[in-house]
Amino acid sequence: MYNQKLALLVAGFWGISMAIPSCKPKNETNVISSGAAEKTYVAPGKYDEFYNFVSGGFNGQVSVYGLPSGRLLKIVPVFSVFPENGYGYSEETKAMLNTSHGFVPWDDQHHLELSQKDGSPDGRWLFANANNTPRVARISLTTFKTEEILELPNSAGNHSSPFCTENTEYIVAGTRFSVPVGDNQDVPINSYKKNFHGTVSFIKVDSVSGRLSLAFQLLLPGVNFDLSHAGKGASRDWFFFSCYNTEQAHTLLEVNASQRDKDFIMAVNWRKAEEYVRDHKGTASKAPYIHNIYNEKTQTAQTTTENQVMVLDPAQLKDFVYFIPCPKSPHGCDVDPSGEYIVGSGKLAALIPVFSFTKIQKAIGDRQFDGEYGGIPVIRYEAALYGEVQKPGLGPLHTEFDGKGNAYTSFFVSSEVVKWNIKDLKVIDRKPTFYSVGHLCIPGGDSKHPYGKYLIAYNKITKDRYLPTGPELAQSAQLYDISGDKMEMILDFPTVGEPHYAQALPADLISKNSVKYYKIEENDNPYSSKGEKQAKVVREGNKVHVYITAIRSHFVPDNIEGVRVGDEVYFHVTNLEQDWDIPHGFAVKGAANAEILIMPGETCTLKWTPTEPGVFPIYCTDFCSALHQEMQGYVRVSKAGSNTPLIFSTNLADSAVVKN
Ligand code: RUQ
Ligand code: CUA
Repeated sequence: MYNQKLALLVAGFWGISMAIPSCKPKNETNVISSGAAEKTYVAPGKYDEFYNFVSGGFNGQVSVYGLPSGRLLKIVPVFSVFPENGYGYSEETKAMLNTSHGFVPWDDQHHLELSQKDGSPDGRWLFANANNTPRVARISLTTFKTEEILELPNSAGNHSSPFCTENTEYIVAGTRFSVPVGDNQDVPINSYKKNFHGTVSFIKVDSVSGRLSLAFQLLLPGVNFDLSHAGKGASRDWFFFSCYNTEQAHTLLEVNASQRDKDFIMAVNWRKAEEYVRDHKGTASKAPYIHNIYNEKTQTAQTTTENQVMVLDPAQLKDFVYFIPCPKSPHGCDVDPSGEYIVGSGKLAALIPVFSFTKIQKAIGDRQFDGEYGGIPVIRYEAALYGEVQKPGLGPLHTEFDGKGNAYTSFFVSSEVVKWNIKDLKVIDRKPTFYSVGHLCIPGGDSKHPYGKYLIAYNKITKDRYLPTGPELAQSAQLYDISGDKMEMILDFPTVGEPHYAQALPADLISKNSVKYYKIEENDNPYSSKGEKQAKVVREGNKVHVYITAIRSHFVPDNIEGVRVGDEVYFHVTNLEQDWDIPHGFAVKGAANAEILIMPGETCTLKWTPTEPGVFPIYCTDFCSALHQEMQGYVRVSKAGSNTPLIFSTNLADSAVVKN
């Protein structure tokens, strides 16, 4: 069944008969060597060598693994609500998921990029894209919390994102779906060629705070921008984007966007674009977009609305955007560690073109163009080409680098990873993946200084690799040792959601900076209680604010009366612990909400709207001490309009009565 599916795919891709042999990798039982277990074994109590940050795809989150063990360490919620810790449910974090469309509790998270200094990951931030409702996020690697989410106007399907420049000056975002841009967007779909545009956005990253701001956008022909990577070294001022659907089809793209022999890699000189912006050569485009920032001090996210973006039109402002023909609907767009070689992976191509930055510059200087596309010069293919990797495999997608002169490309259709030499373009080794690999990751593998050692393949189809779990099977990652000439598969591990791109870096770049707890005296949440004496219950009309503290193993207060049906109750829970790894949780029976999980020194707020009279338990959800099961209390709810007095206490001695 699986073989048939692949053969069909291959036949479709290549327009050839079904007689093509199956592409299921052979000798699958023999690919693991006897020493594999030792290479991935991390003894109990020992740490992994690398952090591996893996995109969650349609689960909207980022997961963190240790390598080489493949142990799952954490899931960091980014674009989707996360009931496990209350992200997107607590009053403090709801605003993180605001967009110009309102509250959007889910997204499709594809690509990650670590912030860089001098072209190497510096361990400060991790950037993430959202594919569905176009956004980018910044995650702090000291707290592993999402600190900022910026929406992108004039965009749809933000896929070629969030890749960054050599010193994290910018991260980028490009439209996968071209859309109508401008005042009137209510246009017939078949007016695509006339009304639809692509854009790519350059988002400035503040070098100290990491704060994001939308610096400028390029207004581009209506094609599908797919992936991107920044130049490095000599090419550091340039950014490269792959695009497909230069046919500008708006229906049955499977066929209609596969007509042309070549689509494009777009080269953008972002330094030059900066100059145009400085010289006021852009036009201000009105478009609302939302910016959400989590304030560490108040521990609260805030939303602001922006209204305008600076747009540059490369058809008017010449000499900073060029198209380079690239065979067959390119997907991956990867730049080698030297910055000289740009690899385009045509999903339907039988070869991999490698472009030379030096030749591209010369071609631009000599004006070796093949006309224009949408007013943008198209460089002659041969003038930009360094060479082609011949017969590498079927369906190339993505390429990573080991820093030793080798490239590794994933092949979706032939289900393999292929190692080839960047200089002579000769294939050195190929190994099967199980099955249908998408992205690859080598620690530092898209930076100037890859760490090499391991390669991880993130596969689309698991099929028979694990115990069955009903119709939906786990997604899968596979770890290869690439320290020798030949790749060696040493581990399979299941992943969360559907992994796409991933990043990895040496653990000590992050672990030494990890925050252990928040200092209670620095807690500026307006609803915090910095000690049990500050705990209280306050009624404001139909809003009841419960300032409640948690410390092993009780809440203050833990008996509350005087709440009425029709009230909105806000439990502002402050965790008074000042020690590492002592969160407390909080939940109330019947709340149409999640739990909240409060870190030491932090305050989180859970909103509850009781719908009937009664006595409702509250309790700590995190097994925090031997007497965790004792960490509980009650809230009495009376009927609407009742005059049950508002009182609260713990162990009565601390009781107080507060007037309504
Ligand atoms: S895309 S394979 Cu976003 Cu290649 Cu995932
Ligand atoms: Cu606090 Cu369990």
